Amino acid sequence: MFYTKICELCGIEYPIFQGGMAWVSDYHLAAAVSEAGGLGIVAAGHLTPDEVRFQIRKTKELTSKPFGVNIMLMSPYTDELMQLVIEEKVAVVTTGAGNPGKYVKALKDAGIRVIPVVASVALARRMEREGVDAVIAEGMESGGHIGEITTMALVPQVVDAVKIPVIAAGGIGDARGFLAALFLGAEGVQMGTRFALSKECQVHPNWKAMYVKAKDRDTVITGRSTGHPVRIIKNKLARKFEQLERAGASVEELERLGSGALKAAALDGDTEWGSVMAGQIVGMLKEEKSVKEIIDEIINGAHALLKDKCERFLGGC
Ligand code: TUI
Repeated sequence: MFYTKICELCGIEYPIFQGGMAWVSDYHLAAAVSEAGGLGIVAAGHLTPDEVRFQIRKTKELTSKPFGVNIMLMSPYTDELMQLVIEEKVAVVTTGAGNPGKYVKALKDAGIRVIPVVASVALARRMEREGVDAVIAEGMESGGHIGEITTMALVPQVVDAVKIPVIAAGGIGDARGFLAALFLGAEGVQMGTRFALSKECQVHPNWKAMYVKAKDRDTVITGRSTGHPVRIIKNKLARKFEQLERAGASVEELERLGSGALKAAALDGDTEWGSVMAGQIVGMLKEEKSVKEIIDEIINGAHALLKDKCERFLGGC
């Protein structure tokens, strides 16, 4: 069911990627998603190459299915990490927060599927010219570092602009969002926030409790003035950030406040002064579920929804 070009490209059963979230997407989560038929993705985030090698090896112990590694291009270890994923023969590499152009050839030569996250049509086009296999078009509903355009507006524009498959990300958390993305022309979806509130995700319980409590308007964008807009759940850090930004604080001062805050929230459970990144769909998450439950509900739910729409609007399928 819902076998698309992305399934064929990545050797997976369902066209569902798990977002590679720094300090959140470790080998437990990635292996569980791959085992359930999606594409699990280990986030390299701010980890050292040795730490990422450990994560990759652990994932391989838990699953023989394909999985990916996300390389966040603001990492100081990017060059070494690219070498590492080639050595480890990882199936898929996704990238975020930058242009991976100079690494595409080496990755492709090693047989790796290269799938960058883009937040604009221009970057999607450039990536296609560089020879990537697909792109993830990520709307500003996402958590963490984001672009300016919503998923609803970005995905069809990227689909029209490139021939390679497009994966939709941002604002997708259930069967409705999954199906909507396919109707926008996407060949698959990537979800971060939904998988962060899964049993297999090792993020601190305080983080998960904040997700369960959050309502639709509880995320805010911080860091617009630094050139790195980041969506997080409103807390003391967010308010302080807002105050400093309004007062015209320097980029250095703001980055000092933000540095280490994601790790503090995800690992130590500091949900007051930590950076609890979350997408806007966090308001519709009610409970922690297993990864398999999340994926099965999306696939079965989408099937039922499609059948219902066919009956209502077409008099049957
Ligand atoms: O990368 C993400 N989301 C992230 S990375 C991250 S780690 C971090 N920690 C602390 C502060 C800031 C970040 C947390 N969340 N998503 C993928 C993504 N990539 N979203 C947007 C982009 C993007 C934006 C501009 C990609 C390329 C781009 O332009 C590159 C260019 O050169 O044109």
